[in-house]
Amino acid sequence: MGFFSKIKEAFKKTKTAIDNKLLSVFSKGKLDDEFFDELEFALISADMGASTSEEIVKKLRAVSAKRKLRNQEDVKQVLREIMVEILNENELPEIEYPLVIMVVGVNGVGKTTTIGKLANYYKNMGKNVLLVAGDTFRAAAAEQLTEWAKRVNVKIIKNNEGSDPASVVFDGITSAKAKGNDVVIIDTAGRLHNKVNLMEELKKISKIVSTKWEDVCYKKFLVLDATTGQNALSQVEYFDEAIDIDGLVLTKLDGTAKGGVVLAISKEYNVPVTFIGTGEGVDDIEPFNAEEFIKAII
Ligand SMILES: Nc1nc2c(ncn2[C@@H]2O[C@H](COP(=O)(O)OP(=O)(O)OP(=O)(O)O)[C@@H](O)[C@H]2O)c(=O)[nH]1
Ligand SMILES: [Mg+2]
Repeated sequence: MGFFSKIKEAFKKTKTAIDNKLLSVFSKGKLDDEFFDELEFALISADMGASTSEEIVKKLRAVSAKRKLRNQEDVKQVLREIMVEILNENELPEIEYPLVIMVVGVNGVGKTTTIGKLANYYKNMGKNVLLVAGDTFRAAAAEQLTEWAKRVNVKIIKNNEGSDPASVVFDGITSAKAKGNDVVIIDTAGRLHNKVNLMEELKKISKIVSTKWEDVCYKKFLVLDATTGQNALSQVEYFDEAIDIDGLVLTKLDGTAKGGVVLAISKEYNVPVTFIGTGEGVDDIEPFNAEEFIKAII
């Protein structure tokens, strides 16, 4: 399947949800106040968030005051342009090699799976990838990452369950520097005894990377499960406060009608979406592209 058809397939549910909502709005015909109010409501109910939806409609009103939008397709085209503009306000992080990516997120969002896919993605680019099993809390977490390492055929650094994740990360960084890896991807726990503990642990791990490998390109990616819709928003807030997130990865977009949440997250937290997960397979990851994404959902 080609790039665009794959994305289109993954976003089918989101597109249907948005189409259904717009259909009744457009059935009114006239672009009057009632139309704009209903459109705003439709965008909010498509998970785009209240303030983002308000801004989109405000911009659409301004365009329609300047030039006549004759039909539904005209309106949709302007909506697409406005949405792409919003998504492109956040610049993508600049990537250089060697690169260390620390992957964080609450439990079950798809961190480990994303790491497997990213390992494959960078390996296909010709990079020498190392995985680091920094989730020493959950039983079987390191085994799950080991399975991915085998599948993608990359090396992994791990330690016994219950050991200090900081020491695994230290070993991983030391090894990568010595062996000259291009890309190091660190898995982390999604749950500890409580949220404060988890944030403290992530801060500690993060400090090890930045102090032990000063000149490396170091990025922290937060993985969010798109099916949780607006709940994903609060996660951005507390992870960003603890460790200053560089980019987001949205997973499970294939199984949800809530893809519109990408707009709300981008707008409200000013963190760019870097990759999107479109399935459970090793190839089901794509670098995020605002134009393609919007074209697929509206
Ligand atoms: N459909 C779909 N499923 C996904 C995607 N990404 C991950 N999953 C599934 O989500 C489930 C959880 O994935 P994990 O990678 O184990 O999540 P995690 O964040 O590492 O979980 P913890 O280590 O427990 O915190 C698995 O069943 C994955 O196959 C995706 O993009 N699409
Ligand atoms: Mg995991």
